[in-house]
Amino acid sequence: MNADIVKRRRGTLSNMCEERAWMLQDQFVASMNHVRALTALVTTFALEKQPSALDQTTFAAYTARTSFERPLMSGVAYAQRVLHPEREAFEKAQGWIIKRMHSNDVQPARGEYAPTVLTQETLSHLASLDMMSGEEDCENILRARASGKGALTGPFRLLESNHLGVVLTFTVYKRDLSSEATEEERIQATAGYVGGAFDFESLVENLLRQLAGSQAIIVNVYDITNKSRPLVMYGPNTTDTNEIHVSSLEFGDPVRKHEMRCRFYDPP
Ligand code: WA2
Repeated sequence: MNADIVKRRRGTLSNMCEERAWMLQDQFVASMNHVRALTALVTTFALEKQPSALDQTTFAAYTARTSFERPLMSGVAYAQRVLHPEREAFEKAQGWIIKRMHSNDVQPARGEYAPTVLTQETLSHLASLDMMSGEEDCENILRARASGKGALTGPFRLLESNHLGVVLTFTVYKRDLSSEATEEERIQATAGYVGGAFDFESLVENLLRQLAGSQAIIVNVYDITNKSRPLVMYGPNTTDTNEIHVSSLEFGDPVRKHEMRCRFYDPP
């Protein structure tokens, strides 16, 4: 190919990739900020009211009406922190028992639990499940509450849909903490966790498909937290050797690194 054409192709690929990375990041961060705002909803209407003014019906209505603010998420939920000595009274008050993820069996005794008590309708399958019984969810909960910041998991297959995605967790604290609060103080003050799932397999697919020229290029999103072992979050596993353009992505959890890689699709 002549050098001019190669250069122009490269420029087109770069523009298309940067546009996609920018759109994805923008919608991702907007969704994340809205989940952060939901922690204030729980604090104000569940924790600071006696009795709570936030029941399942109210939470379901509010999260459905605001779902347009979280375009890349399949839903949100609130899981309450329950210590083992409180378990029996908690289960009696709720009228159900704490169950394990995956098996749906009774959760055996643990030091503490994170049963889902409020869900957006789309995540109703999480109700009464101990989110600490899932490896990715549990790690995310521990990291979110020690830091006071939003935490993201690596990519994994989500419950029920089995779509590839990542989970976001924010902690709800019983009292306002200063930015200098220690990890121990944060853990002590933890009331529960607001979070949900970014469904990359279907919602990111929807977003990218709408853009002009989407048939011409192949887009991948990787979790590159471990540089020597990039994890596919989105897009096909291919082995072609076409030139790649890499666009950086900033999803708002400093512990996780992501990037987008784009290349032209050559029909076979
Ligand atoms: N949300 C949706 N699908 C999932 C999932 C999840 N976690 N875990 C596995 N599949 C309520 O951290 C608290 C959401 C977890 C928040």
